[in-house]
Amino acid sequence: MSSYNITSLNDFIIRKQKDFPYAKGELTSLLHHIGTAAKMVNSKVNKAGLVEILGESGTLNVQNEEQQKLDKYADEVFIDALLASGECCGFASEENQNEIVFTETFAKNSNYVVCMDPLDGSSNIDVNVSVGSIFSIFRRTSPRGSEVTLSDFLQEGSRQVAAGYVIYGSSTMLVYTTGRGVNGFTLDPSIGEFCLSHPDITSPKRGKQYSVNEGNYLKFPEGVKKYIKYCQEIDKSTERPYTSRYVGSLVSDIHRNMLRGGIFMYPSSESYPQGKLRLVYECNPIAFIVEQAGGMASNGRSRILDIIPDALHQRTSFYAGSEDMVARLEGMLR
Ligand code: P6P
Repeated sequence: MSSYNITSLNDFIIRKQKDFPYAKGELTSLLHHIGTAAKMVNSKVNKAGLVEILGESGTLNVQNEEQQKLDKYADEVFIDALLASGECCGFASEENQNEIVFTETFAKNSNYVVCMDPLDGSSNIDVNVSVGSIFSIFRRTSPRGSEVTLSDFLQEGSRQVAAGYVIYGSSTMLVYTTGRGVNGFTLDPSIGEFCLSHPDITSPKRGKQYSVNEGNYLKFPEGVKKYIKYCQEIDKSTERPYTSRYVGSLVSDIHRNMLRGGIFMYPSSESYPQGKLRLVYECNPIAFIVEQAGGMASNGRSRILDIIPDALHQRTSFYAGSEDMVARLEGMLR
């Protein structure tokens, strides 16, 4: 087999561009620049323990959470890359209270907005646990040539044109969808390229692992408690008890479950009456990817992608993963 049998992210994006009859390379450019920014963030995340970029930046983000220096760095890198792509007219992320308007003329004449959690789970960095970047891409609803408005970012998730995540783990992977399946690329540091490693990711209809922070068990809705007990019952015919696996980094838990089958749960509770995870830049992109891989993503009552956001940083309870497992949980919550 020739050594040159790799398909780089850029090769793949360009090859797939023909899937879009009217594509003029706009989405291609966006995804390419997101890939470049991900390599830059990866370089800093991998060295976090070595340079004085670790730890807290002394400022607070919109959630009044200690902003890790890497959060801010990642936010700035993605903003710069998206502006440089020439195809993005605005940006919203966990790190900024309001949407960021790109006022350059070339940006105002572009068609796409991007919502991101630039570095999810960053509090894990100090203890060397995987972290991730999550992105969601919409076509703007405001007229080209004008400045973006908040409504461009508050579209229901089913209107996303692309979504993806980067997982900075034992290897660095970029996983994305444009609505035609899910494909995963692993960064080969020796050539600095994301190479196609997981074509057409399909999630098993059921799995044998469940992911939830069981420390909050007593605060969970009754249906979730019932489902967790179901997972723990001994029943060889349904391969139970299931295994509990919880990293506490959304992208890691979702990625593992998507490949092997499983369910991720972050219920609402007294601590988080609306749930902890953010709809616009965490749950919507993950839901798009999970569904495209054949799974399900719900707030316990309805499809995540059908929710019409009314605020940029609104939270939601979040259940995502293998279809049969999420459906069973929904039944117990009803
Ligand atoms: P808990 C990380 O802080 C994060 O936002 C997600 O990545 C993760 O799934 C969740 O919070 C973990 O929350 O309350 O279990 O520590």
